Amino acid sequence: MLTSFVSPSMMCVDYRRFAETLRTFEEAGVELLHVDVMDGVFVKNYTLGTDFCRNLRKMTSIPLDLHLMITEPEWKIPWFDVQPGEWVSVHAEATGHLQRALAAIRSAGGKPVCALNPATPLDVLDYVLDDIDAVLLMTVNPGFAGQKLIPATLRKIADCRRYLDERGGGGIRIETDGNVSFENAVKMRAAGADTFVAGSSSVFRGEDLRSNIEHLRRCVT
Ligand code: S6P
Ligand code: MG
Repeated sequence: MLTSFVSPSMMCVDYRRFAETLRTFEEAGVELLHVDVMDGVFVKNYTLGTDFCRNLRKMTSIPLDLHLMITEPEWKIPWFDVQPGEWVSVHAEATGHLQRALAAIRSAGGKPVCALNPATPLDVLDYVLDDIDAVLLMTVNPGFAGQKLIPATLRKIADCRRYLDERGGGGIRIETDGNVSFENAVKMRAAGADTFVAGSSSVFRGEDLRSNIEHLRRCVT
């Protein structure tokens, strides 16, 4: 089983404690910072954007985990000034040019990730397995924090792990995003997930971020 990574969701941060929160994440050794980018078209919400990413990189050395919930991402990758080692996920549902988008991330120096909505079948990955380092499985419908887990997505995580392993993709990671509570994280890990987006259900629940991260780590180790 791949080692587990924690990726706190920056749309859930209390801005009054922004710098202090980043310090806590660094001290706790979180592997990634999940940045939700929404364009009001692919999902009915607006969130973080290119300026946010640029400023965040000045404040921390933790690699960004950009989750692009935007249409036609293949043309927009250069806007994000992707840095080496950063993860960038694009939604299969958001483009008719999935391979082009993933290849654009790779050539920008990032780690390409294919994101799938809860109802999207795994076979969209059939011809892009060489182009990805991870699959992001949405465990809620994208657009908002604070939603409830869609139970069928637990089965999808297990199906995805099997699908990847059977095709020589044992090193391709599975990231889960949406209602990753402490309780759900245990189930996600058991199903085969290895990278956990931590939002209002876990790391940002209550005031004590450090102990929440430690609790989440115990759930997924
Ligand atoms: C949702 C977005 C997510 C949320 C995260 C919030 O569209 O992609 O990354 O930020 O799911 O976590 P929670 O625990 O509130 O669901
Ligand atoms: Mg996300």
